[in-house]
Amino acid sequence: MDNLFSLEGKVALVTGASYGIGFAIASAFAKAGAKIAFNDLSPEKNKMGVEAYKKLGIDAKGYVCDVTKEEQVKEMIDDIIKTYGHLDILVNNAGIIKRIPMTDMSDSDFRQVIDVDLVAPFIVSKAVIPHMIKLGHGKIINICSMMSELGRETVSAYAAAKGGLKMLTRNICSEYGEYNIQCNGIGPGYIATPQTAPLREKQADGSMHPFDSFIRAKTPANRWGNPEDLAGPAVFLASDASNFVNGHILYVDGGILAYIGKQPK
Ligand code: NAP
Ligand code: GCO
Repeated sequence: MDNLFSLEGKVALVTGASYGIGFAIASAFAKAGAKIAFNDLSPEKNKMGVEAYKKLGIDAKGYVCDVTKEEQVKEMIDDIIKTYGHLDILVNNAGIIKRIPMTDMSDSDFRQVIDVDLVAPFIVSKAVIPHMIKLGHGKIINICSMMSELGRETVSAYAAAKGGLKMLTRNICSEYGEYNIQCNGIGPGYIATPQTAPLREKQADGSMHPFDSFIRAKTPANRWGNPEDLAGPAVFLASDASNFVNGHILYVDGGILAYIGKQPK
C-alpha cells in the first residue's frame, strides 16, 4: 500500500508555494519522496520560502516567476527540466482574490483575477503538457474553490475564474487523458491562510470577525481548514493511487457542499 502513494523519483512544480496551501502541498510531496520546485512573485517571500522548506529538511528550488507571463513560465519550466531531467507533477496553486461588490468593480480588477486564477493555469499547463506527453505520464492538479460551485457577495471575478478552472480541469482531462495525463482539481473549503486573514481578523472589541461564526455554521466540521488538511488529498492525486481518476474535483471542505445549514432553534 505504501508504494501506491509514493512520489519517490518524481519532480513536482507547485506554483505560489512559499507559504499557505501551496507550501503545505509541496511539503507533503517532499515527504512522499518528490523533488520540489516552486515559484512566487516576490523575491523576499521566495527566499523565505526556501528557508522554510530547509527547516523541514526539504531542498526546494525557488523561482521568482509571474505565472501570468508566458515567457517567464517557459523559462522556469525549461530550467526545471534541465535541472532535474523531468517534471512529473504540476499543481496550479498560485491565486489571488479581490473582494469588491460587482457593480463597484473595475474591469481591470476583474481581468486581473481572471488572469491569475484562470489564464495562468492555462499558461503553465500548456507549457508542461508537451513534456508530459513525451514522458508518457503526468499529473496536473488545479486548486479550485467552494466558488467553483457557489456564489457569494463581492467575489464575482474569483467565482468566475474558479468555475472556469473547474471546466479547464475537465477539458485538460478530455484532451490529454489518452496520453496518461491525469488532470484533477482540489476544491478547498475555508482555509486559514493569508488569503482569508481579513475574514478572520479580531474586531476592536476583541471578538472574532462575524465571518468566522458564519463559516463555522456553514461547515459540518465546525472549524476552518488548515493548509495541512490538503496534504493527503494532494498526495493521492499526484500518486499512482489515482491513475484512473481523471477530470474529478475533490472538495476538501469539512462538508460545506453537502450541508443545507443549521436549522433554526
Ligand atoms: P495565499 O496565502 O494568498 O498565497 C497565494 C500564493 O500565490 C502566494 O505564494 C503568492 O505569491 C502566489 N501568487 C499570487 N499571484 C501570483 C502570480 N501572478 N505569479 C506567481 N505567484 C503568484 O493563498 P492560499 O490561501 O494559500 O491559496 C492558494 C490557492 O488556493 C489559491 O489559488 C486560492 O485561490 C486557493 N484557495 C484558497 C482557499 C482558502 O480558504 N485560503 C480556499 C480555496 C481555494 P506572493 O506572495 O509572492 O505574492
Ligand atoms: C471568500 C474566500 C473564499 C475562499 C475559498 C473558498 O472571500 O469567500 O476568500 O473564496 O478563499 O476559495 O473555497
